[in-house]
Amino acid sequence: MAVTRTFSIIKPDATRRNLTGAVTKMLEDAGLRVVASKRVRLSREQAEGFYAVHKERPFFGELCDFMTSGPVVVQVLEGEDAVKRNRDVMGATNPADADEGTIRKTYAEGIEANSVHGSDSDENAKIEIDYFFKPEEIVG
Ligand code: RTP
Ligand code: MG
Repeated sequence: MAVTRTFSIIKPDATRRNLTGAVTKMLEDAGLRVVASKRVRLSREQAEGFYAVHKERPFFGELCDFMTSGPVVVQVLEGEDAVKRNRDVMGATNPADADEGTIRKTYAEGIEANSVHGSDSDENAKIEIDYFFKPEEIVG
């Protein structure tokens, strides 16, 4: 299996509860390596741009409110089959549907405040990484 990269966000509900380390530990324990990381406060424009694919969804406005409500930690993760590996450890979008041992089952507050984002394809991973990081900020 090839070593690839994915993009992760530790969301405001998790940073507010001081869970940056706990979430990162679960990512690392799943075989992912943090090769770039920074704590940022998303602007409205950044949040709307990042979630542009969801612009027509009824929850878009609320989602952007939530994602700008506090600091987030954006990360690039590296590992074998990183996108799938990360999605597996994140668990289902709604924590009520997430498997035991996943980040969302363990920490998420609800379907929106669900503690983490992870890219859903290699193609989107590249777009999302480029949205937040310059190549020299990523150290593999
Ligand atoms: P993500 O993009 O954050 O990794 O999550 P995902 O693929 O599991 O879920 P997606 O369908 O892409 O939705 C993006 C984020 O929008 C919020 N959401 N709220 N109120 C709702 O019904 C609802 N549905 C989704 C969640 O924060 C979700 O992660
Ligand atoms: Mg998604």
